[in-house]
This record gives sequence, C-alpha cells and structure tokens, in this order.
Amino acid sequence: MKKSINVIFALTLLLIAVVAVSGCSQYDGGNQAAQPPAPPALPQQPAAASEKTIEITATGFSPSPLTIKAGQTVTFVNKDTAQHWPASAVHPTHAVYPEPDGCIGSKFDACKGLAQGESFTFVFNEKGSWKYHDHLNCCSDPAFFGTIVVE
Ligand SMILES: [Cu+2]
Repeated sequence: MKKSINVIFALTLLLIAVVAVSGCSQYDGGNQAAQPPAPPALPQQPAAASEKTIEITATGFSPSPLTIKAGQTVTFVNKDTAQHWPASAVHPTHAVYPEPDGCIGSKFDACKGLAQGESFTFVFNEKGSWKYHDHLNCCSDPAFFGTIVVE
C-alpha cells in the first residue's frame, strides 16, 4: 500500500515537471515569435530616410545641389581613381560651416584626400545653404564645387 502511494507520488511529480518544462518552452517560443517583427520595422525607416550619398567622379560631385533636412547624414564616396577632399567653403580656410574645431576651419571637412572607394560621412545639424569644394582640385574647375541645402 505504502509502495503504491510512493509510485503515484513520483508519477505526479514527473507529470508536474513535464507540464512545467513544456509550458516554459511554449512561453519562450511565443516570445521569440512575437519579438523579431517589431524592432526591425522601427530603425530601418529613419536610417534609410536620413542618409544621403554624394558620389565624387572625374566630373565632380553628384547630386549637387543636394537638399536635406537638419540632422540628416551625408556620405561622400569617391568613385574616381584620383583623390578628392570634400570640405566646407571657403578655400583655404574651410570655416563657413558654423561648427568650429575641425582639422582646418570647421567640422565639415574630410581632413584628407579620399582614395578610390573611401568615404567621408557628416551629419548636417545647421540649417542653411552650405557650399563646399574639393580641396585637392581647387579652384579652377567649377565641377569641383557643390552645395548642400539644409532645411
Ligand atoms: Cu580647400
């Protein structure tokens, strides 16, 4: 009699353990299924909307002029075999863009010639019409001047 009670007790414990484990794994599974769709939807939209690319080729900057919103990021990519150095107007002081303490006169400055495939990324927080140039091809060719309008 006592032995069969022990067996029933052991089986009850086993049943509780199985229910607890399967309950936990079902809960985790539900969590994993619910989480992934939400996070990617939020960060993707602002990132895609806030980043712009300006390509530098042998014929200059494109697109130019470029109109963006304050806080947007612009990446200059050198697609040319020659080096190019985007920097704020005006050559040679580069101080027109109103964020000081860059390498020459403002923070809107690549601070070096970009080799083919290299890029320079800058966040435009100041509203205005900001002229820039290629410091290495300045200032005989009008193709190597550009404007970014920040609204
Ligand atoms: Cu310059």
